Amino acid sequence: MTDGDPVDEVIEVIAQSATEIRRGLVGRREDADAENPSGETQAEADVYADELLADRISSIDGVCQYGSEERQETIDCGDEDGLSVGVDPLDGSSNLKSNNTMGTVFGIYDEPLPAPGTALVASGWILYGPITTMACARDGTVRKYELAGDERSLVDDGITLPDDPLVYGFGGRVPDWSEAFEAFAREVESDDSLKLRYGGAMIGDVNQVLTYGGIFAYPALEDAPRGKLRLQFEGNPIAYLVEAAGGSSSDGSGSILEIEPDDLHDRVPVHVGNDELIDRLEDALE
Ligand code: AHM
Ligand code: MG
Repeated sequence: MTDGDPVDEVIEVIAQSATEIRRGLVGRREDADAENPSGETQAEADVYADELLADRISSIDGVCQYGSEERQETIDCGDEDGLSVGVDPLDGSSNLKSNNTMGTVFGIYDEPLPAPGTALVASGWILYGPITTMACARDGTVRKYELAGDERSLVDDGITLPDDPLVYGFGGRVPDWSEAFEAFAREVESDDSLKLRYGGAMIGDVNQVLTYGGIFAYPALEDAPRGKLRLQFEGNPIAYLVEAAGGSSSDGSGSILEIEPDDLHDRVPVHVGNDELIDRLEDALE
């Protein structure tokens, strides 16, 4: 039950759509003949997930804008005082080919997009793993659900990052990292309490950090100083959730949530995880 609260309704609609998105992956693993606004080739499943979510979310009373990594412009769909919803419909879709983990990411903002992360009122992600789960942050509380058909079952309430971090995963090619980031990565690798976990889908990798503690990064690269991931659809939603779980986020110098966006498809260097590791990262990049 959502009691007419549009934030709850958006979360419920995304939860219900997730099992359909998952079913829709079958037969949609090939590339579509199109690129997204970031210049990446879209898979058929990227387009399918975006259209399904656009249709559902833009019909919710109280939502005025739908924006997505997969479309150039936002859809305006209600009176301008409503919520704006930004999504990455299928995160990690390059994993379609090898049939590995993917996700759906969402941020619910109370300002028009592009908006800073301080305008988020809730965020979360779906993880298409061996089972489908949803992690969701609202009012400073992080909850995890299992999804099956139309059923959403709460399995964990008040989630916080474990105190003793266990995993790390860093994206991008090592030769493209800055010297400062590489030095930090080498230090992390040499810590025998930490082990590498990298699956090529941000949501899979960040969900491991939420579960075991640690750090995920897709840093600035030599030829891409703002990294790869998108602020509205990836950086802000995961930063909001990780911070709500007692961790930290950083673009290299401060919280991702404090960044003022210029464009809907702005990119951002992403580092999220336990405070202590993000502090060390910021010291290393200073
Ligand atoms: P996508 O949303 O188009 O799938 O791109 C984002 C993904 C992240 O999930 C992941 O961390 C990163 O791209 C992996 O990039 P790469 O293939 O360059 O390692
Ligand atoms: Mg993505």
